[in-house]
Amino acid sequence: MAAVRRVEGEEGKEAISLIKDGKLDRPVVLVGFIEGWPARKWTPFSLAQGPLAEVTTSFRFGARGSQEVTRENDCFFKSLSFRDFFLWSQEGNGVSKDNAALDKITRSLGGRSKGAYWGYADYKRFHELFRGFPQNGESFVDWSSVGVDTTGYVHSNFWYGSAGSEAQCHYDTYGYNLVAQLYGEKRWLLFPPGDRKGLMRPTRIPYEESSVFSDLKFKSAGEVPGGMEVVLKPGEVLYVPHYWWHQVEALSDSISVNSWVDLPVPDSFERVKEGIVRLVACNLHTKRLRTTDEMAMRTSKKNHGEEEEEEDNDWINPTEEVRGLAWDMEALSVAMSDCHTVRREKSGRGAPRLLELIKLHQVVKALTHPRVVEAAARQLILDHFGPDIDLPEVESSWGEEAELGGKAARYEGGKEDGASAACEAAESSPSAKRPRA
Ligand SMILES: O=C(O)CCC(=O)C(=O)O
Ligand SMILES: [Fe+2]
Repeated sequence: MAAVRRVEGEEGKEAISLIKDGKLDRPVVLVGFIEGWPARKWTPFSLAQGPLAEVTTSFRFGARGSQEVTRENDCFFKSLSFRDFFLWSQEGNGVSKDNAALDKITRSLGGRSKGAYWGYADYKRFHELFRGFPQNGESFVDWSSVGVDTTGYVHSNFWYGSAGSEAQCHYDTYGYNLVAQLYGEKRWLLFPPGDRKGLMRPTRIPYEESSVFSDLKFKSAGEVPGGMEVVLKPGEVLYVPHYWWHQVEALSDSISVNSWVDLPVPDSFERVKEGIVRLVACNLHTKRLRTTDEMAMRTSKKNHGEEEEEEDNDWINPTEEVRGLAWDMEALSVAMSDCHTVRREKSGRGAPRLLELIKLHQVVKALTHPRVVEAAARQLILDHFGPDIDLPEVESSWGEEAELGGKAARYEGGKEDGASAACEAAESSPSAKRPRA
C-alpha cells in the first residue's frame, strides 16, 4: 500500500501546475499553501461561539466504530444549531457546566451521546451556512493559493464532525477535488478509478446526485491494488484526482473545506449519466408503481390496524429532493444539450445546440437497447444469486465497435440520418432558447 506524497515549496508549486494542466493522476498532499486563509484559524469552539453559533443545519448521527458500511439512510438526522452540536460534542470535556442543556440536546437525539455516536454536518454549501458574510463566506478561504482560477464563482463545501464521523466509500462524478483540512485529522483511503478487479462493488443506492457509492467498508488501502492512505493534518490540502474512490474517517473532531474543480468535457458527459440515473432512481419507485386499487387496499388495511408492509423505496438519500418526471426529463435535456455544446466548443465547431426536450421514448429506447439490457440482466442476476451462478460467456454479441462506433457505417457517403440533420438545422436557428440551467 502506498502513502500519499506530501509536497511543499517549489515541488508543491510544480504539483499545482500539473493539477491545473490535468496531468496529475495520483493523489498528493500540498503542504504550506493555506496558512494565509482566515479559515485556517477556525476551531469548533471559535465557529460555535462565533459565525455559526445561531446557524442551524441538519447533522447526521451514526454509531461509532461500526465494522459495517454506514449508509446515509442508516443515519439518524437532526437539525441543531452549531452551538448545541458543539456542546453535545464536548460532553465530559468540562466545557459546559450546564448539564440541563446537554441533557436536553441528548434527549432530542433519542439519547444518542457522543461516547457511542458521531455527529456530522457534512457537505454543507458555504453559501447556505454563511449567509450575511462577505461573499457568502467565500472570503474565509482562497482557493487561488492552490491554483484554482477564482475569477468566476468558486463553490466551497463545509464539513464539521465529531471524532469517528465518516463518509462511506464513494467517488464523486464531477471534477477533481481539493480538500483543505482546517482542524483535527482525517484518515483518507483512496482507490484508483474504475473496478478492474471487481473489488469495489459500485452502487447508486442510496441514490445521491453525483456520488457513486461502494457497498463495502474497507479496513485498509491495501485491500485494493493501487490503494493509498493518508492522515490529513491541519493546514494540508489533499488533491483527489477525478474518479478516485475515497473512504474518510475523522480521527478527532474535524473541520475541513473542499471545492470540486470542474472539468468541462468529462463533466458534461457525467451530467447526462447523472440525468439518466436520477430518472430511474427517483421515478422507478414503489410508490409510483402502485395502482389506485393497491393504494385503496393499503389505506383500508391501515385503517383496520393491519401492519404496513415494508416499503421498498428507501433508497433516496434524505438530502435529495424528488422533483418528478417532468423536471427530471428537462434536466436530462439540458445535460444533453450542454454535452453537445461543450464537445462542439472543444472541437472548434462552435454553435451551441438549441435546447430540444428529450422525449421519454428516447430514454426507453436507450435503456432497452439489447446491449444495455444484457448488462443490466447480468448485474441483476449476479447481485441476486451471487457470483457462482452460470451466465452466458462474458463476451457480448453487441460489440462496442458495431454499436457505439456505428457512426462510421451510418454516416457513410456523407448521408446523415434525419435526426442529426434536424439538429444541425436547429443549431442555426436564431430562436434557440434555453430553460433554466
Ligand atoms: O471528509 C469527508 O468525510 C468526505 C469528503 C468527501 O467525500 C469529498 O470531499 O469528496
Ligand atoms: Fe467525496
